[in-house]
Amino acid sequence: MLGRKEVFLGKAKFGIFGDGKEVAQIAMAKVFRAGDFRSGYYRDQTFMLAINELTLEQYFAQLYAHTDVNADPASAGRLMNGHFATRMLDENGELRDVSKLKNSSADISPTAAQMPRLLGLAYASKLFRNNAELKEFTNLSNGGNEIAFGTIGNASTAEGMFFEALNAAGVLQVPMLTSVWDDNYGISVSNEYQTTKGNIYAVLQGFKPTDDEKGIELFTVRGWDYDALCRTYLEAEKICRTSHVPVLIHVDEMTQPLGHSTSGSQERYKSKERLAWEAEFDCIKKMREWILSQEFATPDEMDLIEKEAKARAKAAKESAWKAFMDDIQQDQQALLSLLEDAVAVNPEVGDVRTALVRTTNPLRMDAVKAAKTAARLLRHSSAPVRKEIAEWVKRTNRENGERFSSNLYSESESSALKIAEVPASFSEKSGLVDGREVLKACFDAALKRDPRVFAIGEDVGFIGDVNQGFAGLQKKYGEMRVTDTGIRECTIIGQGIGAALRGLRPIAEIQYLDYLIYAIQTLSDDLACLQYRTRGGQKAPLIIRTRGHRLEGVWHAGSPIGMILHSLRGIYVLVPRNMTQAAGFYNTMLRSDDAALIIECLNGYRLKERLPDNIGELALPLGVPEILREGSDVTIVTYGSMCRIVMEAADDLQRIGISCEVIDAQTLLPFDIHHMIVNSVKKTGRIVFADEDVPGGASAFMMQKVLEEQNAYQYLDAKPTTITAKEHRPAYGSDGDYFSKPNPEEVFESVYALLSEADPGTFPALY
Ligand SMILES: Cc1ncc(C[n+]2csc(CCOP(=O)(O)OP(=O)(O)O)c2C)c(N)n1
Ligand SMILES: [Mg+2]
Repeated sequence: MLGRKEVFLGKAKFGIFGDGKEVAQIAMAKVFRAGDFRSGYYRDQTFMLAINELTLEQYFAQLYAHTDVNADPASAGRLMNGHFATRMLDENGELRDVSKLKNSSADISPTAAQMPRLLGLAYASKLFRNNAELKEFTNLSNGGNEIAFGTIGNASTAEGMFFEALNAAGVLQVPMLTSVWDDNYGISVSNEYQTTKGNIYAVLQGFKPTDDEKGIELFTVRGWDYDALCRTYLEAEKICRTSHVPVLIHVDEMTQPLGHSTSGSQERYKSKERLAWEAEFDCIKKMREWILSQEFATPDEMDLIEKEAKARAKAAKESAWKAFMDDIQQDQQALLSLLEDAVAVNPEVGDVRTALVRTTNPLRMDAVKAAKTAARLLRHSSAPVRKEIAEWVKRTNRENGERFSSNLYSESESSALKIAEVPASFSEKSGLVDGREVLKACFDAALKRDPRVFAIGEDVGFIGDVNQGFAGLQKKYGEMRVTDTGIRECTIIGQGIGAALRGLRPIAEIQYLDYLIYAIQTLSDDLACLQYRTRGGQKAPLIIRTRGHRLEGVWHAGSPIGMILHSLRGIYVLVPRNMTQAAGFYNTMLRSDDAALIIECLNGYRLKERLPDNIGELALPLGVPEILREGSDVTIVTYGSMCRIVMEAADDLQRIGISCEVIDAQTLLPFDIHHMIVNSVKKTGRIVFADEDVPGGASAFMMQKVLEEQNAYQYLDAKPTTITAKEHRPAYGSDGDYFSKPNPEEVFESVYALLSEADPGTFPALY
């Protein structure tokens, strides 16, 4: 109620609260132990308070969006209120002793999106329990005895990923204890519209184990019955922790006395009868009745407890608000005094200052706006105060950049950008092998080197993936290290995220790049923003392995790189042209604590490559393109499978006297961090970007990087050009491929046209 008021007073933007769901959370907190993990949603304030991983002050600090990480340890003001997270990393970005902490992974808003990660948190326990080599990592796990606790709203169980995660947990038999908080509604829509039979417990019956079949243990209990809740959680915990069996508790008859959030009123959609029932069955009211009936306290004692609790909450709210405002005030006071000095230079600054002084609860942006307005008014002045205001703007810009935009990627010593290069070394004994053999040698070395490394994916285990990169490695390292999964891309990624959060080093495979779309939501909403949304409080150094660009036909030849680049900032995107480069990137990423997507060339597994002698050590730096061919007339930037097409065209162009400089970008996020490409453009004066994405996709991304960020526009003698696939999916068959994707003739003609424009005498129009 207090929080809601803050929103209506304009002190906070939006509020969503856990009222009506308190009592079950207390029961859950009683069985949650050090080393356990939570993956839940925005109703869990009582639980977080009960396990002592949230204070009332922190709760309000997040409501106000206090950017001090000490005030809001979950997110430093980045997440909406009710989005909980514990700090699993220390100030250097290293994982703390999580086996001794009560851990909550960082909440996100999309309904049910906590489920894939929950599966992974539980799966890690299975690995810690079953892989003897992991026993030494006592900071990560206590022999795999940890439970992953999930919470989810009733309506959110209608999402596909809820069922996908549950099914996977049943298959994998992992210690995942999911609680469904059922208040009969999802905002305004009741269970009749959400769930078959209007009841998730009824729907899930088929998951129940039988005498000879494993499954998911199911419980149902009423959300206002404290005694029954405690008994249920004790029993559920015991089964889950000791037998490693997934368990689901359907907590029914919950209420939502404040309505869904601050942006709507429940009277619009709940009947009078329902509202009366909710008032009657409010779990706190019921718990009080139970305490009194058991004579654990007298009514007077209960009144006193309630009064004290309210007073405590109010005091916490006030101190959190004061801390929030004080923090902001420091900058504002400095600015106000500068503005005062500036009035003598331009009296109009006085109005700006007065407006700022009169702003109720001024935020950082109010001061910045005032300073910028003043800077404009003072633009002709040579008074020192003008410079001082400019300095104030620059300093606060920098600090606000840090406050609101830091930690998208790892900033620790293990950042992928800091991993030193180890070039591939070759000798006479380095044989020529199929590309897949290069990868296999790399994965073999990785699995041997580090017991925390494991690989999962469709067909990855027994046959060693559809292209045999892991062939024979399950046999060598066991089923726990190289593992088949069901066809469930979204939770393959979630399984990786959860395990990576717990300090393991998963390689999660998506069989074909086209099917990454199933996991894009989880990658984008969960993994890509993990470090950002916790301001460096959590990390999940997951490697996503996939293959794409070009093979045959729709859904096996996709290269939707623009989609990836635009949805996955926070994950490095590496696009090696062959398997040796890919191996270099795997090794780099396995040493780093960043997440990365590595896209292998689907048509490269059977091409011959020399196997480096140091396959286990070689490491490629990120953001460093490679010049595949030097030239003087035109720069062609490309990556992945297109490297070979472009090189073929460059050979043809050379034959008629056009010299191409071909550059393999190698990584798209990050892209050419040392601005190597602009140097090439200085030399050639012409640039072409070639890839297999749609027009305006990743080629446009590269163009922006080079022309705008690297300022290459000023060296151009011809219009910048892109060569891309068509807008549609690639058609089937060799002709389908030829006419859908860029081919050597197209590259030849695009480059020829640029030269023809400059020198039609030497290069007359072809047609
Ligand atoms: C993918 C997605 N769709 C829609 C929303 C908007 N939304 C937020 S909460 C909510 C209802 C969730 O209901 P339920 O799961 O029963 O949880 P409750 O809020 O009732 O505890 C909706 C539709 C969202 N956050 N994410
Ligand atoms: Mg609900």
